[in-house]
Amino acid sequence: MSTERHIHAEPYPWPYDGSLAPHNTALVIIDMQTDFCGVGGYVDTMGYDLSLTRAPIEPIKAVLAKMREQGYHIIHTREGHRPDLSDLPANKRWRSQRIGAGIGDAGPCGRILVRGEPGWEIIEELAPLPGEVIIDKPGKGSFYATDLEMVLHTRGIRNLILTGITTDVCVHTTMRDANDRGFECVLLADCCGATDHGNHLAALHMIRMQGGVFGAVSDSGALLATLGQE
Ligand code: C5J
Repeated sequence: MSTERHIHAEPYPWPYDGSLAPHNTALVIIDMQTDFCGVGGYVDTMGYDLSLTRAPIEPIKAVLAKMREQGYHIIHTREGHRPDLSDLPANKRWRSQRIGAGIGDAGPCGRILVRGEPGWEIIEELAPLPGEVIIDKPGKGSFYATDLEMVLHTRGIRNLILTGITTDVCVHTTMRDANDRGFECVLLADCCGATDHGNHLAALHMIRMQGGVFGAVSDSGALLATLGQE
C-alpha cells in the first residue's frame, strides 16, 4: 500500500512527492495582525475594505486547530518595525505617509506597524500558543532579514502551507522566496485575503501557471479532508 499523502490542489496534488506529514510540514500564518485586519489599523486607515482581509480568519482558525491537534509545526509572522524606525526604509515610510497611514505615526491602535504597539499584535482569534515560532519581519517577505530559513532547516521542515494576508504582497513574496529556496509550497485560497479581491484572484492565477510556477493552490476544505483521514 502506498504511504504517499497529498491534498487536492491545482495544478497538481500537493505536495509533489506525497510527503505530507507533521514532522516535515509547517502551517505558516502570515501577518494576521490588527494593523492588517482590525478596526483602526494600518489597512483600515488606508481606507481599504476590512471584510476582505478578515475573510480568512475563520478558515485559518479551523486549519490551525486541526494542525495543532495533529502536531504539525506552526509558524506565525508579524510585519513591523523597531520603535526607533531604524529598520524602516525611507521610501516605505514616504509611501505610507502619502496614503495617509504613515508607518511609525500615531493612530487609533498605537504607532502604525511598530513592534510592541497594540495594532502590531496578532489578532486574538489566531494568537500564538507558547512554543510556536513567531517571525518578526521588517519587509514583505518572511525570509528577508529574519531567521526563518534557519528555523525551517533546524526543524527539518520541507513543506509549507501558506495562509494569511495579504495574498498578493506578503504571502506571495514569501511563497516565491520559499520556492526559490527549495521548499514545497501550497497556498490555501480561502485562508488568504488581499486589499483588492481582483488582486487576490490574480495572485492565485499566477501560481497555477507553468505547472505550478511557485507551488500549488488549495483550500481549507481540501486540507481538512486529507487530515481528517488520520
Ligand atoms: C502589506 C502584507 N500588504 N502583510 N503587508 O503591506 O501583505
